[in-house]
Amino acid sequence: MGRIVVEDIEEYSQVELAKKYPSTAGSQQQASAAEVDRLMAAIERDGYVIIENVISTELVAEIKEDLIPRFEYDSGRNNFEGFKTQRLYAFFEKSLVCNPLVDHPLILGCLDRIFEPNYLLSQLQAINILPGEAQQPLHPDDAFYRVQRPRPPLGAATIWAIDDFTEENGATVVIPRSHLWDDRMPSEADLEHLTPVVMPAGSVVLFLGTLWHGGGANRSHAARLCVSAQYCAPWCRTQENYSLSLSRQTVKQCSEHIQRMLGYSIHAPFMGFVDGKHPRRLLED
Ligand SMILES: O=C(O)CCC(=O)C(=O)O
Repeated sequence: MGRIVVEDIEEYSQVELAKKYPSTAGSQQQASAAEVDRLMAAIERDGYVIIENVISTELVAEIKEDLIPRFEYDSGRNNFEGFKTQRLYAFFEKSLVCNPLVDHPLILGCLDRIFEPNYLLSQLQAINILPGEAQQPLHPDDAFYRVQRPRPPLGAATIWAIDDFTEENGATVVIPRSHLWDDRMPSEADLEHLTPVVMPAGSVVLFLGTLWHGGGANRSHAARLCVSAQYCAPWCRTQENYSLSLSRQTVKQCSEHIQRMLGYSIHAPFMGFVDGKHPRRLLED
């Protein structure tokens, strides 16, 4: 009689069964391990880390020039999107200019430590906070995964400053160390610790999905543009449904790291298969 239980539950849940398509997780250009150690120490302590001047001023200018004409609306649909905030979704179908941010080796180096292999891109959006915008309601990004806190993060986010982020123009605000909280809401005393993420254009803040934060109020006379990529654990549902919003033609133009994060990968042993096979087969000509 054949075996009627799996031999080893750990092995069953951790070993990918794919043969033709070995996992590409962690195969990006490697960031310095010492630098990733330093960033992770800050993230574990505070829930976030600011990394200054990561991308060139040329790329910053290229992104800004590409994105600004693409915004269709001057207002979001609620106070969370922001009544004076412009947002761009389904990003890759519109522009690939931000791809070097999405799979930046320093960011993936940290995400490789935060999540299991083959974590996913949950969403990518551009956010342009216009003058007069109020502060966004504070929230932890992964609150919609209703698993009791305190717990490890199920999501993580980057916010790339395309304009300088200042206290006046709507720099993201965070409550340091709130990633360690249980399911409680911020108190008045916590709000006194609200910290603006002030950073020059070309910098990025990386934070855990459990950290309380929000877009800042824009009290300046100019808009504040950022690009925000959110990632999630490989078994979580992504916010944007990339299988539906992106054509295969578009996905083929992305790096294999972005393809993996768009769902052309599996979570061991076989989550994410297509017709019983590895989803990367769909990108074959
Ligand atoms: O624009 C920002 O600074 C943060 C936006 C944000 O947290 C969100 O929209 O979820």
